[in-house]
Amino acid sequence: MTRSDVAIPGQATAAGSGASATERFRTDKSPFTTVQNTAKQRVNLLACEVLDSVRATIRKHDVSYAEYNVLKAWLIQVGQDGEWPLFLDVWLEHVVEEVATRHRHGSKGSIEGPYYVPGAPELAARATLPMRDGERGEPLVWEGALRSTDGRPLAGKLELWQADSDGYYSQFAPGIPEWNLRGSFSIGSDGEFAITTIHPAPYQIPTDGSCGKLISAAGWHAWRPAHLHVKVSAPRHEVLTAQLYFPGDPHLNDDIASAVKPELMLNPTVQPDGSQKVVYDFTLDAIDD
Ligand code: MBD
Ligand code: FE
Repeated sequence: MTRSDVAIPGQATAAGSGASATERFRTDKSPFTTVQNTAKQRVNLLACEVLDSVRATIRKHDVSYAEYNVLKAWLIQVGQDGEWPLFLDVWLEHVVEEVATRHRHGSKGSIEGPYYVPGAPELAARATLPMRDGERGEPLVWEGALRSTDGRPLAGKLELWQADSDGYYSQFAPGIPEWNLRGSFSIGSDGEFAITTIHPAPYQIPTDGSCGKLISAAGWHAWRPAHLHVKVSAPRHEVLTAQLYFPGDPHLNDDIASAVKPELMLNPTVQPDGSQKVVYDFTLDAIDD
C-alpha cells in the first residue's frame, strides 16, 4: 500500500479528491454508451495517431527500459490515486474546449475541470452563494446580464462553483458543507443577475498525488490563478462553461491548466463599503433548428 492510499480523516489529500472526482465522472457523464457507438474507423484513426506519436518520442529520445518502467508505474498510480480526471482536465481539456466551441459567436468559454457537481441549490437571480457563517475571503458582488447573440435578454440559469479562501472545493475536500460555494441562480426574462460571494483563493492542484509527482519531477509548478467557475444555460441556446479571473493574479500567464483567455478577465472596483464589485455579462449562441 502506498502513502496516498491512506486517507487521513479530516485532511485534504490527492487520493481523497481524486476518488471524489472519479466517482463524480462515473455518475454524471456515463461515457460508455457513446464509446460503444463510435465507428471503428474513427477509433482506429485516433488510437493509431496517438500511439505513433508516443512511439516517435521513444525513438527520438532513446527512451530506456528504466524510463519505460517508471512510466508504467506512474500510470498505474494515477489510476490508484483516482487522478485521471485531474490529469486529463489539467493537460488536455483546454484543447477539447477550443475545438468544441470554435464555431461560436457569443461569450468565450473555458474548461469545466474536475469539480463541477450538477444539482446545486436553486437561488433567485439576486442572491448570495451558500456559505458558512463567517466564511473567510474578501466579499465580492458580481452584477451581470444574460443575452442571446442578437442582443435579446434571456431567461436562464447560471450555475456557479468556486474554491473557498483555502483553495478547497466542497464535495472534494473533507469538512466543508456539501453545497458550500455552489449555487444555481435562476435568471428571469430581464436577463439580469446579482451574485454575492467571496473572492476565491489561488488554487494549487493536489501536490501529494501522481499529478503532483509529475509536476515536481518535471520542474513545473501546480498553480492555477484564482477563478470562478460558471455554467450558463438558456432554452434553445448552447450551454456556456467558463471560468473568470482577476487582474494582477500571479499565475494568469502560466496557468497549469492553460485555461485563461483575455476575454475571461473580471474588472473589480472597490465599493464605498470596501467590498469588491465586478460586472460581467454573458452572450449565448442560439441553437438553430
Ligand atoms: C481546478 O479547480 C480546476 O478548475 C481545474 C481545471 C483543474 C484542477 C482544479
Ligand atoms: Fe477550479
